[in-house]
Amino acid sequence: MQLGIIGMPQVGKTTLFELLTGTADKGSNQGKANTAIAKVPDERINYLSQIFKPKKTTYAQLELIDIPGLIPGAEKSATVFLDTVRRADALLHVVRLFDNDSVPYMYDNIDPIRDIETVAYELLLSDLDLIEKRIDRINHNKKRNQMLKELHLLERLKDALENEKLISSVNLDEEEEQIMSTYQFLTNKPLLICLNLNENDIKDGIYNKKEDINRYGRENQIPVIEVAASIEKEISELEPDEKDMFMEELGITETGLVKISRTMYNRLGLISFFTVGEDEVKAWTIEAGTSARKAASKIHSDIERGFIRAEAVDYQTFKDLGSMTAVKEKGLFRLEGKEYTVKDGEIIHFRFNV
Ligand SMILES: Nc1nc2c(ncn2[C@@H]2O[C@H](COP(=O)(O)OP(=O)(O)O)[C@@H](O)[C@H]2O)c(=O)[nH]1
Ligand SMILES: [Mg+2]
Repeated sequence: MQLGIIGMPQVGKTTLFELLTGTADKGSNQGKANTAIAKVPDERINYLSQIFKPKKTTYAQLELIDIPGLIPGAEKSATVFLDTVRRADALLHVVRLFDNDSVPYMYDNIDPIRDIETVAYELLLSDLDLIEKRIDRINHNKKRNQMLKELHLLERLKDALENEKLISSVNLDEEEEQIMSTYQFLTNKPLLICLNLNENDIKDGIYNKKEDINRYGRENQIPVIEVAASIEKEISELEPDEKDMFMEELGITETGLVKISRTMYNRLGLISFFTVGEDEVKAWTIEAGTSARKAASKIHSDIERGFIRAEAVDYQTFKDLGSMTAVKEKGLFRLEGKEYTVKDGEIIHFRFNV
């Protein structure tokens, strides 16, 4: 799963990228994209690891791409930007709210709505361009009459874009969803807005155009997250006890990484299940609604192929009882078949045959 960090230059993208991935300063990434892995924080994995004391503890992973800033109208910058955006599964738009004279900006003032719309507009133009070419090609195709459904869909999407609506906000029927899966529209990618605030604005929650931003988020179904990237990055480099003290003082109740990963899992409909044992405690990421057999295939295709049963217990039940022995004694390690829908937080053991 790749999350692309996008935004204007000098908004804190690289600062946030380094904070989330724990990578050191690699200097400027002018003109090229950097990638690194973030571990998805999960209290449940911390707890399970304490109980099983495994040789290895593995958190879910999120690959982050630090995409060079967008300079509107600059052809070359837009090409690198759009090509990298195309690779990402989801996008995190970092928006500058911090106001600091020592950090130059391309505009004279801080205006989050202007920035949100500028970036959205660039993605939108790219989609519009693709759609117009495709419509033109279909209209010149001898089999045009067999492609009417697609043509109508594209016309509808074009209409939306021309009214500055993102493709993600267009309602589609099943057949249309099917057609859409053959395209990779940029404004159809799940988008999160990440406001990079002044360090003192995190606590009181008061900042420029907050109402407007929230309305924009609601109307376009885009989640909005607040962080203070540079101060949080400074804090992350401190000793653990100092860390907690400063976080509390600043009113940061959750780290940026916790907020961003949770919001992204929700937005993308992702859940986690766990496998446990002496060797490894591990979190696996799947889409909500995934069957036990499909979940097994995440681990190994042999387990999927030789699937017999899944043994499952939900996290809370396990925690209440405190051990696998207690769970089994109470008969709460349920046996489930291959069509069983895996739930968030289940501890699963797959029985299989090779
Ligand atoms: N005051 C303040 N400065 C920040 C914040 N985030 C980033 N900066 C500074 O803004 C400058 C640009 O940050 P950078 O992360 O490189 O921005 P990018 O161009 O979007 O990747 C750097 O000097 C950062 O230290 C923040 O939350 N508050
Ligand atoms: Mg940068």
